[in-house]
Amino acid sequence: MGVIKERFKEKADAANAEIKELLKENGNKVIGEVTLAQVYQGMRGITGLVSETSLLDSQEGIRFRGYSIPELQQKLPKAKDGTEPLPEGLFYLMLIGELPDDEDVHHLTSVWQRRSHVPNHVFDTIDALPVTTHPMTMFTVGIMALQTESNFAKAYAKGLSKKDYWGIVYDDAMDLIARLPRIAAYIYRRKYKNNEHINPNGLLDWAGNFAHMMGFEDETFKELMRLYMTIHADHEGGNVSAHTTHLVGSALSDPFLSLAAGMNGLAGPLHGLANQEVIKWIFEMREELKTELPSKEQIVEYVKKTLGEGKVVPGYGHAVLRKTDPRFTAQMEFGKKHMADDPLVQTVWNVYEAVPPILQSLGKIKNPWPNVDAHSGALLVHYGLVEYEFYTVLFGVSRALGVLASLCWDRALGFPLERPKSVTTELVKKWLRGEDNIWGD
Ligand code: CMX
Repeated sequence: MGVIKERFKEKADAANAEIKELLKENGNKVIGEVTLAQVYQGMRGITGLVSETSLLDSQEGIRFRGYSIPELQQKLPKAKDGTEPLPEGLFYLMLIGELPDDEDVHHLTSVWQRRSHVPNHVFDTIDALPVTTHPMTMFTVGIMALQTESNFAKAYAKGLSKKDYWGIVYDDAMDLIARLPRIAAYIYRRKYKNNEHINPNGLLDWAGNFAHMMGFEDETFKELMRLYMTIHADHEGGNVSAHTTHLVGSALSDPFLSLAAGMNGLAGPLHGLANQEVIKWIFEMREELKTELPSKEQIVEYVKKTLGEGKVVPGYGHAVLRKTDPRFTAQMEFGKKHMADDPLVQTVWNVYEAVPPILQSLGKIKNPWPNVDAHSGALLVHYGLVEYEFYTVLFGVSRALGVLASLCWDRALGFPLERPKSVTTELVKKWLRGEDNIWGD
């Protein structure tokens, strides 16, 4: 057994014993009340999941195993001569619950390099799709094609004891993470770079190699990819991509099937696809106003027009956060350090000044502040990654780190099939008339 797998097993065994004890003493404690409105409104605010890898605070933003993004930027190992955290380190932290040292991170880099072979039929399957297919569709189809390699599916078909699920899910998760950058880079080069592909560089870290395979050799772009892959990785358990991966995994669908399902959720415009929508919206604004750098007054008018057409302002608002997303701030700092004069990046900052007061004035929007997607595209465009339909694939490669670390924990903790209760409005009306006792009061 590999050293990281062994450490994970130790941590999971200890957590299992602790949770068993915790539930023995406290399993019947009531943790909150649920209103009828919450049931109809996307279950917002209902605590119904355990996800060990990260926790979202509405005011403070995300913490990964207790560490904020600025803390991670300080404490996680870096590439040689780099200043941004290596995503390998974040994965280790999410999985093991402790900060890694340089050796742990190098070990993960080499394990992922070793496991990164993608069989040809995956590329052939992607090639069978029209080149006009959206990159997120190609990505999930690629993951599905790779499902032929699932150790879990094969072992389960032969007969697998419950106590061994965790180890095989762990192996599948590691294989998947190792291979996703190759699949994503293949999609990028096929769709946008004349089908001319670039071989992996075995000397590079996971995110640096991903940048290389997409065709970006600028060292600062590689740093951006390390930061990008770190900050997009996880956002606790209830968001659509994390929750879907967890839910599908609870049916013992293997990690390939579970991740593909989660990625289909990420492809929605209210979730991960918002990163492409933001840059599309800014490009359209620039075109309509015939300027590279619209004034704040022009932006205000354009935002009002967007809202007047019944559309959302992409990149703004959040189901949980009630403050500027620290992932937005981390990207803004990267922009200030490396490209402060870029008019597109400046436009993102001007939009940041213009939008919140307008959204606030509408009175119904709970969070008028920018989320992670409001900034990411402008940084990518700066380096020439202008094909915005591809952006959600980048988000997906990163998000796999969090949702797959969580899936390992789900199986290690023996979480059962997820099956919440649903009701009909007919039944709700009966309950309101006192004719039914659905909630047992
Ligand atoms: N622009 C316009 N209207 C918005 C808005 C925005 N950016 N954000 C919220 N609203 C509207 C909602 O559509 C809703 O309107 P109705 O009552 O008419 O249906 C109302 O304000 C209340 O919504 P909310 O409770 O504040 O927000 P939700 O939790 O329902 O939705 C989110 C959260 C992210 C879907 C929403 O803010 C949104 O659509 N934002 C734009 C898309 C986006 O940036 N998504 C990315 C999120 C981060 C990620 O997952 O990647």
